[in-house]
Amino acid sequence: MSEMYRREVPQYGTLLSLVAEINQAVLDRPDQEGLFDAEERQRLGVERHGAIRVGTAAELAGIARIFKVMGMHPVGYYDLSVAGVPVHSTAFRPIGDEALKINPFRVFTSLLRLELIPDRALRERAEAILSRRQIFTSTALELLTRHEQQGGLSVDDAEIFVREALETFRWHGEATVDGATYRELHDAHRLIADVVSFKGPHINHLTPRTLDIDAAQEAMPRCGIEAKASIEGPPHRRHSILLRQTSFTALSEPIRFVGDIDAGTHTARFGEIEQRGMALTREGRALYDRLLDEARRDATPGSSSAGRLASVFQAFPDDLRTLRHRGLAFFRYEVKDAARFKAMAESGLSWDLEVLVEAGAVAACPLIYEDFLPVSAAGIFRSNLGGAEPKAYDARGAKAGFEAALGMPVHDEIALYEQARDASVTVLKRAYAQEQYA
Ligand code: OOG
Ligand code: NI
Repeated sequence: MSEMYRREVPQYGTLLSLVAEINQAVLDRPDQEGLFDAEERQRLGVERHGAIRVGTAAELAGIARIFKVMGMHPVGYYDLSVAGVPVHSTAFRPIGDEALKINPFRVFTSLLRLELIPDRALRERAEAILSRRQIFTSTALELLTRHEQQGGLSVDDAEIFVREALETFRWHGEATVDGATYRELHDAHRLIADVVSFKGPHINHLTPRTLDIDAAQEAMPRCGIEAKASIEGPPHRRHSILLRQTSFTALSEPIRFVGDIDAGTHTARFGEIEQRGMALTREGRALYDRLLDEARRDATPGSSSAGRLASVFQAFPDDLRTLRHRGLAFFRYEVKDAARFKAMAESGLSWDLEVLVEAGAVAACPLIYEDFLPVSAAGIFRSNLGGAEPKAYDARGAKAGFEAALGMPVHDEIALYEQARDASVTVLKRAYAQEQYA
């Protein structure tokens, strides 16, 4: 998919080189501590996320089956209607520690909420157009069924499956509608035209992970890439939390309409960079949401939003010890000094994780946030749909409806971090009881 996207959107290749260069410079800094162990470094180069938008419940359910073969499961529910984008979303990603290590790729997947189009005739037309398309190849569907029936695929079939599944995400320069229909859909919401007018859910961006998004944001214009005005998410910190993102504006691409001689243009595909920090607990996330809200509420024209964000976020502790002691961020626990760990276990001292950490026998390593942020996602959508601040839809999140369309519940992302933390503690505790080191 990465190779395909690089061919389709050459600027993506430029972005990848830029990010690789910045990451190397960061890794070469003498003060690199904590967050990036050898494993994290190793997966940096492969780590990216992508995004697609589907039109119907059946398409979403099909996508869920395809990704399941790839070991990717729906995690989290994101309601973007409150931000004026008529979709709700989940992210397909690996869920276990081991799977995440092998490949942390995820796909942010949005389902269009046609019920939010007020114009009933247009809504019905969009539904009719969508009902006629098949976004999967027949071979992909055949192999999908084989996988589900046999519980796996042969190496040869797996190769064919990957090749066929890729077709679903390809860009098509030919719209499936005429120019007039495209414009009507576009006028209802640009996103609706993007989802409804084409043969399938083209991948609309792929996002490499950078270790220094401020440097990347600054370097983008120098490489001829037009960056979005500000970075989404928390401000720059010593210990980054959650997710910071920036993007370059969507390409204007030529398209041909059904039956029309005149060609048109469509803007949908863009580039994005992200910097990932620590996963936050429910308490940490509540604090993040409250501070973000405060920064947005206090927005006064003229004061730079970055400065405001930074000052409001002073209330968010920025040292690992406080983050851990106040239960704001997630950590995984590992033996740091095996001899000391063993000596403490043998001394008959009863199990106390805090004592082991303080004694330097056990290390607390921050868990990386593997998910997305709804406010940031809305900002990314907006900057790439162009135009003014859209009005919010008068809609509520519809998680149950989304899960019904998906054909399964979404995983709770916080619960996954809790499991990862607890599993690491369980391993240590067992080793301690057996007076061994893990
Ligand atoms: C998805 C936008 C959200 C992110 O990284 O938050 C997103 C889209 O434009 O389809 O990709
Ligand atoms: Ni993205």
